[in-house]
Amino acid sequence: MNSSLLVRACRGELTERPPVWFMRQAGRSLPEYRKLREGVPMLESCQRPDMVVEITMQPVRRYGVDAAIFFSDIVVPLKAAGVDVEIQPGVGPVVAEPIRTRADLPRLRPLERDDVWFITESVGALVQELGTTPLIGFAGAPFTLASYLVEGGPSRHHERTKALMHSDPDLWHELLARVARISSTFLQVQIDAGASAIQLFDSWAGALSRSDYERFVLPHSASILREITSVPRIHFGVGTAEFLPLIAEAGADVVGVDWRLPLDEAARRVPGKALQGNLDPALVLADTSVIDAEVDRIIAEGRSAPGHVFNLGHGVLPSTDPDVLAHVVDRVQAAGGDSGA
Ligand code: 1CP
Repeated sequence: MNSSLLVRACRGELTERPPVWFMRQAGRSLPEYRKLREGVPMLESCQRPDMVVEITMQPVRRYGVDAAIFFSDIVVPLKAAGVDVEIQPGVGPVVAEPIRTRADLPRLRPLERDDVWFITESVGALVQELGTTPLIGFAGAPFTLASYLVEGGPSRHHERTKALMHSDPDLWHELLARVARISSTFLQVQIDAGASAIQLFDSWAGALSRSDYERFVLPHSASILREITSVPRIHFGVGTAEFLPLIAEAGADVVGVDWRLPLDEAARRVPGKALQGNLDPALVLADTSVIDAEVDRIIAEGRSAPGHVFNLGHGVLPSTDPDVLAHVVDRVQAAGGDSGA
């Protein structure tokens, strides 16, 4: 598996073309996903290995992407560690009792491997089923997860979270250290069960100032990434162009870039790092000629980095036409004159 196109690009090796996969390729825009999920709550589906395997495989079959992303959610390990969290349709993760004071902290106990037996089972079955296609495991980064825990749900401004980090830095660092341990265990379980690479999602890190990121977040994300030595690590955030070198400093092999910064400029900001991205997820709704020009531009600019993993700049939007994603995959895979991994 070490010779897969994905792993080689993540390691910064010269590849004949970039590997391609999409964040949020499983679920959302796929009719076969919506059909399977009918009547099954989101977090329940994540705990059923048969459903996890099927949903993870759906985009692999449909698009022939060069990697599968494990179907789960960043809050699954929190729930497994006893947090009362559910994913409400059309809303996202909702935490019944947010963590806002020191007295709330003990409710966030460590994650034990046995808590996530269904992850071990699902990843093991998937690795068998996937054959030569690599599986990407993932976890939420401490800041993004802490935002859900402190706010109690999705948040536009992350105001309680930012207030907490500044008002009680000690509590904040203890909270992030606990969350980091949970995500770390969650990743280790996936790696031990056969994941070929991992991605740390810090989707909302771009809401922070550079100095807040450096002081309040970077050490905790770095503590997770440091412990992973056996598989390539991808570190992703949205709106992080202003402090991309700090994202790189956290220690991943691959830095995720949203659509705001061209990859040649990103490569100058984080020399020596492989890059992942950066097609604007909204642009797959544009005309084919627009999409083709964007795909070609991104592939060309990605050559400035030691390695490039083609992806969207953030997750697949629910309104995306799956046939258009299939076209994007074909175009990227044709770029190297072959379609094999
Ligand atoms: O009923 C449904 O279909 C719920 C929609 C859904 C899905 C399909 C949610 C709720 N989570 C997921 C799966 C999921 N979540 C995956 C699966 C694999 C894949 O990528 O195909 C992954 C990797 C995630 C990770 C995730 N969950 C992130 C980080 C990635 C990103 O897009 O930024 C975040 C922020 C979440 C929280 C979350 N879970 C679900 C929603 C709608 C949200 C975001 C809510 C918000 O805006 O705060």
